[in-house]
Amino acid sequence: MSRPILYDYWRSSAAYRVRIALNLKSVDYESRQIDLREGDQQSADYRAINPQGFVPMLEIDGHRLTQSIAIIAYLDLRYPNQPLIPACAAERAHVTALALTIACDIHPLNNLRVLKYLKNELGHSQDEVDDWYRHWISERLPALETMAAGKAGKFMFGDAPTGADVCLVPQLYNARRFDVPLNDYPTLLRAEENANKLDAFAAAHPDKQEVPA
Ligand SMILES: N[C@@H](CCC(=O)N[C@@H](CS)C(=O)NCC(=O)O)C(=O)O
Repeated sequence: MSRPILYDYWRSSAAYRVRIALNLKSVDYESRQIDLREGDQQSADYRAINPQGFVPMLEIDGHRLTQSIAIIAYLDLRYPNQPLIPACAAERAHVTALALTIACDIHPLNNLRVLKYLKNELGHSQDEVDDWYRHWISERLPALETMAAGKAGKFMFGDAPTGADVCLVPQLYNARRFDVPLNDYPTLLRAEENANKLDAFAAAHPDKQEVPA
């Protein structure tokens, strides 16, 4: 069986999620960097294999999978070791809601193409764009903290990492890059701290990736 290929970018938080999930599942993979700053995601070659023009994309088992949450769900069924999405219906809905609060309600507003549009097409300054970035993180984290607090343990849900932590850690990495205050979120910070102690999370960190020249 051929080695899975992750179309990746060191600083992409959606790709960071998939790197964590692959590591948690102990899947050996090749990372191919698509340089988002250079616009490689828009190249004809890349769009021919991924019309969305996004990373991540995972080539695995003869499939080309896109959308980080769909990729994580695939990996969870394909590699049942270390489950990331609980089997119980109510727990599954809870963990999925935590993950989607990040992946659907925060992350898309701060995507590179959105930031570029604000700056280049709508003429906002870099300071205004940075405020936008911080705003949409700060606006959602209180709800995420409250949602998680009741059922959290060492991680966002219970005492083992789930898909919620897989989404949380990259989002908090982004928050720190933009100096978003995080002190009001003890549950999230505890989950992040425990996650980052695990090799699977540590090895997926942007600083551990190949950076395109
Ligand atoms: N919903 C997608 C989002 C993927 C996504 O937004 N990827 C970003 C990097 S984090 C990207 O490729 N952006 C390219 C661009 O904005 O041009 C997922 O979860 O995989």
